[in-house]
Amino acid sequence: MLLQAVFLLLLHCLASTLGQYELCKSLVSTDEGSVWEHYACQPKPASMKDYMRIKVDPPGITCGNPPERFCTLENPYLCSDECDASNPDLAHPPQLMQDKERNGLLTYWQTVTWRRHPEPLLANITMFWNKSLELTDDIQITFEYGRPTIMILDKSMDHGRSWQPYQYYADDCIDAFNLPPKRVRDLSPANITRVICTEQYSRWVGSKNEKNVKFEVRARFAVFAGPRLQNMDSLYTRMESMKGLRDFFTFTNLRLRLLRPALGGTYVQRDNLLKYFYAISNIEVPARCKCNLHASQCLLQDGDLQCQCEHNTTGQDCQRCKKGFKAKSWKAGSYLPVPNGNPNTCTIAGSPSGSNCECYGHSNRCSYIDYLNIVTCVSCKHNTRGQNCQHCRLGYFRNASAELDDESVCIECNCNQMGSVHDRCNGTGFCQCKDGATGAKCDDCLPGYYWKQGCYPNVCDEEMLLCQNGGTCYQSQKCICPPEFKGVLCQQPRCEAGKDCNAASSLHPATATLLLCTLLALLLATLSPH
Ligand SMILES: *[C@@H]1O[C@H](CO)[C@@H](O)[C@H](O)[C@H]1NC(C)=O
Ligand SMILES: *[C@@H]1O[C@H](CO)[C@@H](O)[C@H](O)[C@H]1NC(C)=O
Ligand SMILES: *[C@@H]1O[C@H](CO)[C@@H](O)[C@H](O)[C@H]1NC(C)=O
Ligand SMILES: *[C@@H]1O[C@H](CO)[C@@H](O)[C@H](O)[C@H]1NC(C)=O
Ligand SMILES: *[C@@H]1O[C@H](CO)[C@@H](O)[C@H](O)[C@H]1NC(C)=O
Ligand SMILES: *[C@@H]1O[C@H](CO)[C@@H](O)[C@H](O)[C@H]1NC(C)=O
Ligand SMILES: [Ca+2]
Repeated sequence: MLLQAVFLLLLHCLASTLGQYELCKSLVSTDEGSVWEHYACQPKPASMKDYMRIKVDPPGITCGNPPERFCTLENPYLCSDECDASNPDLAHPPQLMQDKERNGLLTYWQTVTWRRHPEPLLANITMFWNKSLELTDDIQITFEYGRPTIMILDKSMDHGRSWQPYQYYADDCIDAFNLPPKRVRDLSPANITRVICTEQYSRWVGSKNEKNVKFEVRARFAVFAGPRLQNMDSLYTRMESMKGLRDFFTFTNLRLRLLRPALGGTYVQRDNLLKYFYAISNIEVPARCKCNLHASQCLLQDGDLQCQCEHNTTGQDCQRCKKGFKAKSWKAGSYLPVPNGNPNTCTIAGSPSGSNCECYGHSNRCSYIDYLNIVTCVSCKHNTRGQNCQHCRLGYFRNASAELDDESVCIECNCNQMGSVHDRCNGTGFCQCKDGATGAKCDDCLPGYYWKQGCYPNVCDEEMLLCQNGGTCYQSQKCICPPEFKGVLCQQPRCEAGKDCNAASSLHPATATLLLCTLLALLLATLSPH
């Protein structure tokens, strides 16, 4: 009885160390012989630091060029340690954050010291994989000589195009970020994906006592799966049902923004700045490739991680159906129902409905039109139209770099409303322009025209239609004439010969001066005694 219980327990342990969702398919025997059964599947967790590429900013932040001396917070008056980039034994380049340390030899990246205080000592460490990954355990960063007093961990899910904060770290969260200090264990299931500031990893406890800064993944999983992660089914159920939960653990890039180094539990001592710097010996990133539950293997190919897609899917993350397997639109596999999930396999086009109507994945419904005797796709999506959804709707054109079954096969014409005759375009996206307009979208004017909610012929310009008599051309729209001229090109004097004009107002200053001088001369001539 007891033995049996122990055995069952052992089986259970085996199953949980093997992990769920490790098989994409298996051969099962039925009455009609052996058939393949397909399951939702995912690759095993791996140490992603082995595949990580690192960039450190600003460029001169790594110590040793030129060589410099430093000391430690615990030994502040023994500044005899040296960092020298040209000496392999004394160099501290970025790759020492991800190396395999042999024979217990500690290797670490180190920055210059805070010699330019009070200017802040800032450094960014960007880590990228060119692959979507999902965290499976805590990120752990090991700092030699003390953990930073202020730091931010950022993540990107789109290969570095956009970034978001992942967690804030400070010895005083209110002071540094105006955020209340939290711990992951303060979080409830409803706010588990909240971005928090924590003081847990930034306070001074001695640089040897506590070197690690973590981004807690295990503690977050534990909220659903229990403290020893014994109930993973519950976690996987939440992964499927709770909005944003899977995305929270997903990333393609990470960035550490180091904002203030360890201070040794006191204020900055300006007379010894050689003891302030950052030094990281290891960055651990336990994660698995995100394959949308369509692959159990993820291999390095041409330098990048790549899911080995099953279920007739393809793409770096198995995020598409293979060509010819788009009878219905692509779906990620599902963790539910436990234990084996649902593979949401891509199926060969045409097979489910029985008829042979290819809709290139833009529709999953066909209908027979009696009087034409044809089968046609119904409600083509993605701006397609036609019997097989093989054309683009009016106002859209064919994306030359996309397959017919691609969701982005039709691109909006985007014709400029003012410059074009209508909102349709030709096969390469060119719109039909009104007179004077040009450009693929008709949002430009031909030479000799100016843009003002459409193209209009120039009134004036620098070549053919010059403003005359000192007039200046305003945006090709009108001549701004000097006061004594008028007309479209200022070609007409205001005072035409023979007309009576107000002389004073139109008198040129130079002419006025000349007149005044002549009068004075005359006066002098009459007054002078002969
Ligand atoms: C670090 O990255 C942030 C965000 O892109 C940027 O604003 C900052 O200037 C960078 N700092 C350094 C030292 O390069
Ligand atoms: C990223 O990976 C994809 C797919 O493996 C590859 O086509 C692309 O060239 C890679 N990009 C970089 C910058 O390495
Ligand atoms: C999360 O929710 C719990 C209980 O609902 C609350 O006590 C806690 O303060 C919340 N945490 C954050 C960071 O909002
Ligand atoms: C993928 O397509 C091939 C060829 O039609 C088929 O033999 C195989 O069973 C399909 N795989 C899945 C998981 O449906
Ligand atoms: C055209 O198709 C390619 C391949 O799917 C896609 O990457 C690109 O974004 C599409 N272009 C537009 C403008 O939608
Ligand atoms: C679309 O119009 C542009 C400009 O008139 C022309 O160069 C291009 O060849 C046309 N494309 C097609 C497919 O007709
Ligand atoms: Ca190391």
